[in-house]
Amino acid sequence: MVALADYPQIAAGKVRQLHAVDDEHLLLVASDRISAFDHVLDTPIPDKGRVLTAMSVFWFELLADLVPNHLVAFDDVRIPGEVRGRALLVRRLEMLPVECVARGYLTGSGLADYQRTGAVCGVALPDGLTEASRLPEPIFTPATKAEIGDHDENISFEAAAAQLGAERAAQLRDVTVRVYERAAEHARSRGVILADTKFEFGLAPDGALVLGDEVLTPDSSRYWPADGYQPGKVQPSFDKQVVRNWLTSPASGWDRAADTPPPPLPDDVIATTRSRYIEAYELITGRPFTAWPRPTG
Ligand code: Q0Z
Repeated sequence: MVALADYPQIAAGKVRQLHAVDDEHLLLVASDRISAFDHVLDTPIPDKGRVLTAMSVFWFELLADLVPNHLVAFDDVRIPGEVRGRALLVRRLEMLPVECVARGYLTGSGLADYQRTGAVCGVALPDGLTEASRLPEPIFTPATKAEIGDHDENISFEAAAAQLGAERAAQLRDVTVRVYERAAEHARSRGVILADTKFEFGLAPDGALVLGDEVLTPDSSRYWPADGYQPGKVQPSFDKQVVRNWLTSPASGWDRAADTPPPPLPDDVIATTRSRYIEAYELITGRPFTAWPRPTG
């Protein structure tokens, strides 16, 4: 039997970890932790790691004809029982140092840049756009990877090209937008708006461009219910809205502006949020969420 402790941890994000399996393979482990308002909460959301992992697997399969991906196995003897279902065995890549963001709608840092400059990452946009506006066409808005706890910084296409070379940057832009279009079209057919998403790409030993990391999960993407979509307003998050509403309500007693950690979530907020993740998974994939495979211990 393998144990997670057999695999040295080589990186940790806010809510996931990366372990080395061998020279060619890594284990990408999703925890049940959730972040909100730039804090990682102490309260786990049961099954969140499994739901996000299964969602990545679904998207890798749907997108495989557009771009190869790093997924090797989801259910494999090399995956320790304690993380089975919430871990992916992946090919080790040479990761490219640019976050590849595609946006079909204007919100977050994209909206902030637009309101300051009329453009996002140097892409000029028409006048009159507002919070959550649909863009005339999806755009590539690269960003540089930040340290944990910091925010990625939007950069121009030219700045990405200076880091990667013009040809590679153009390839990333084209693949990122094509993959977003395919995913957004699928999500929309299921009643969900994929507002934006972030991809990470790497190079295989043979030089092939490979889609890596987690893909199109609620942690790497903004999903909005299509029902009730209303540009001009901040859209509710498909997955995290109940958590945000409770944390900012008087019931939580938490002051977001003060630099204190958020309080533990009450049981009903945990249960509703778990259901939202499962609902999102089942809606988008059309597959029932079974908690299989479960850790065997
Ligand atoms: C992914 C990350 C973290 C989870 C490196 N196939 C790959 N080959 C080489 N490196 C990576 C991958 Cl996916 C890789 N990340 C991001 C960091 C936990 C994912 F701490 N970093």
